[in-house]
Amino acid sequence: GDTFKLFILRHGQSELNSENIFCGWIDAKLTEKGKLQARHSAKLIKQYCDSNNIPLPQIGYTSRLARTQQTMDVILEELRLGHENHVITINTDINEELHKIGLEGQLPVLQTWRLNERHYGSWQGQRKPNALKEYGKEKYMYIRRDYNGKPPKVDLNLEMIQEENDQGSSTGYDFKEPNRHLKYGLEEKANERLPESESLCEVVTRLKPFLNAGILSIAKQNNQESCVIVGHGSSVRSLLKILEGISDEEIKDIDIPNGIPLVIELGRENYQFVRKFYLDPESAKVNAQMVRDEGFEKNP
Ligand code: DG2
Repeated sequence: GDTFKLFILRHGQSELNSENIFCGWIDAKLTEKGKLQARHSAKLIKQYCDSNNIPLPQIGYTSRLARTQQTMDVILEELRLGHENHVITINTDINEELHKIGLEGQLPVLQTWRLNERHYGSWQGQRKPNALKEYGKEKYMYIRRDYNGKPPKVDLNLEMIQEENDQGSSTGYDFKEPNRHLKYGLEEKANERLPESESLCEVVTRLKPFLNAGILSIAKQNNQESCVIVGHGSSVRSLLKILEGISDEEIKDIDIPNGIPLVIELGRENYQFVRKFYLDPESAKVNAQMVRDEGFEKNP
């Protein structure tokens, strides 16, 4: 085709989404509903590729958080692009990892903290209706959606962590000493400064280098037709903002539904924005409005 296509989606519903709790960098798992949403999104991608006679995506990207990785696992299973041994964690140097890509019939998946959700600071682990009550509607929406809105810094000695039984299933979440030095040790060794709270603007800043030197440069070098990216509310909004050139003002009004692929087409010549659309626009609209209303009365 004459465009490069990015299939971009937010992960399926997470255990904390379903509890109406701010999640950020807390490593919540998918709910059963979230897994169904992931499966549905894979079907939509397959249908679209089949009916437009284009190959399935050639590469996948996720964040370092389990909810995007679980969503990608379901997608690969549904598309029959099994990924065992093809998951590569990108810590610092993308080029160093690139030689591992290009395995026939498999879809390599690159995981990066740069696609993580916005760090939600001290709001992480708090119920949305409580934050609304404490801050009031205006401040609550400013912090959630203004381009420069930012929650207070988190106490790094106390983060919400999922508890598991011996079988590895979730038994709930509790505030404990964070494990992030275990999880992000490599990034820290490479002198990446990991956040204690972020605005959307800061997410854009940390994501841009990966979009350009990673996703788009890999697409060009390998003459790819398409890729699939599973991100979060804020990382998907950041991708949209950069790729489509949405203004700081307009990005405030955009909300991202769980598990509905958005297609962004870029021209093959210069990789400039051509158009975007949801694969299931009706559900995307309804679901996005529900995301916006989280914390408010009808959505307690
Ligand atoms: C949600 C976004 O992110 O919350 O961090 O709780 O995409 O990881 O589920 P995600 C969170 P809002 O900004 O929409 O309130």
